[in-house]
Amino acid sequence: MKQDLRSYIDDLIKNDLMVKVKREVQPRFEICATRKVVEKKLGKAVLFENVADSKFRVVTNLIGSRDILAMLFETTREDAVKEFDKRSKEPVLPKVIKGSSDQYVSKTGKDVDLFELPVTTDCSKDALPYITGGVVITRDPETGIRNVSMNRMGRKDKNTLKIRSMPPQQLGLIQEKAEKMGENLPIAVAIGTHPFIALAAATCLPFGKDELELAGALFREPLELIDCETVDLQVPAHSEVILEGEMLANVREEEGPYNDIFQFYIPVMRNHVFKVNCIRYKKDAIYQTVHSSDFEGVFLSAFSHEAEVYNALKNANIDVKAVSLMPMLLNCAISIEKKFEGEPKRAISAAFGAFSWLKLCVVVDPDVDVFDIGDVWWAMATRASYRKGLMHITDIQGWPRDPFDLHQSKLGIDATAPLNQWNEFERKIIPGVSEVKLEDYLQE
Ligand SMILES: Cc1cc2nc3c(=O)[nH]c(=O)nc-3n(C[C@H](O)[C@H](O)[C@H](O)COP(=O)(O)O)c2cc1C
Ligand SMILES: [Mn+2]
Repeated sequence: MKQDLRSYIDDLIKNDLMVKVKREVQPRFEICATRKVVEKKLGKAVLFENVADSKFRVVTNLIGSRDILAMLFETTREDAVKEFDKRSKEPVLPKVIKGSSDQYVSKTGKDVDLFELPVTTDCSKDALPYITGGVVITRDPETGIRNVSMNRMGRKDKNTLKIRSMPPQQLGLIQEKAEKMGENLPIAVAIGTHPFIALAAATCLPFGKDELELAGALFREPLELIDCETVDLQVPAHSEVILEGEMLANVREEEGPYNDIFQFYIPVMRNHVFKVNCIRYKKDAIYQTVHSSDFEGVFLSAFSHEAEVYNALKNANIDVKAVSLMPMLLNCAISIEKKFEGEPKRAISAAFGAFSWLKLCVVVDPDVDVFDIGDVWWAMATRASYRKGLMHITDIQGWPRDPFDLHQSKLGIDATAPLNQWNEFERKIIPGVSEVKLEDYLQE
């Protein structure tokens, strides 16, 4: 399978899952605003071909909808999580290949200029333009084991980024080790990669597991890497832009505010500083950006947890059809083929056990589309009993960053119809809806 961003973009175009924007757009707000409307109205990826003050194109929404995921995993929207789960059980070691050096423009030292990149500013109070579509690669200085994560990076000046990486996030743990040894931590950032790489980077693996083996698992073949030029690290071959440098020991600077995954502004915090000593990019590079709180940004974090929930239900011998943690990560909708009354509550318990951050879990019948919140809402209104079907758990572990004690409780809702009453609860069907092609009907 092709491992580069460009082949993936070709696939998106072939499957009518990408739009191109040819008019000039501003990286400050306009790219994000346009991206949002494309996501909402079309559910497609976007390639901005003409970005003000930049020679690079910008791509975003690379995994901006369930239809795109179905294409990526060559399956249905419902089964993408099963495919992720199946593939991720067989890690594949990456392999280093010889990259052709003429593929990249390379600049080091004083020539590094991060203002060459069309880094976007997304929200009104964001303190800086933020790099968000990069995977951060480093090695544990004690064990030499690689770690890969996604981290926001605010552009401060030509060669300085403010980077957020606090323990227990593993980049933070590794940086702490380097700092105790009195050393800066070498890191590399790959921007503009195939989405399997970002999906692997955003997955929380146990400390000491290399996320690039998960990327290989998703590709079902070794991920190809190339050597960095100035640090002893490797990055995915075919990356569009590569940054190399160091996280400085014993240096912290105020960073933020920045729009976060829950659509709030993360307050100003003292965070790390990343000095960029080398930048490499393809001559006609495609710069990737991810907006934190829309489908792509949330989904990158949600997908592996959907797989955990799916697994927990399967292990409990529940006939699970589909799972969604979107659009909020803390909420979950699950469709099951119910075998007995009380099984939906078992499903809710299993889901809460699998992923502690979950706060609300709704179980529906298979004729309800868990990817359509309107449909889930319909089941909650028409099939749920709030006398029999509720599970309210108080004082239980939830989302950890919770100063107002909002997230340490959970609600489960059984919104499945009573068994053996299908005549009463069968949904009406309009034959032919899925076959209607509007363009056949709306011609003059
Ligand atoms: C777009 C995006 C941006 C992220 N930014 C940050 C960040 O700035 N700081 C952070 O701690 N985690 C961030 N995350 C979450 C981490 O990437 C994620 O928890 C990852 O699993 C951490 O890797 P680790 O398990 O090796 O620590 C981000 C995730 C995404 C998808
Ligand atoms: Mn890790």
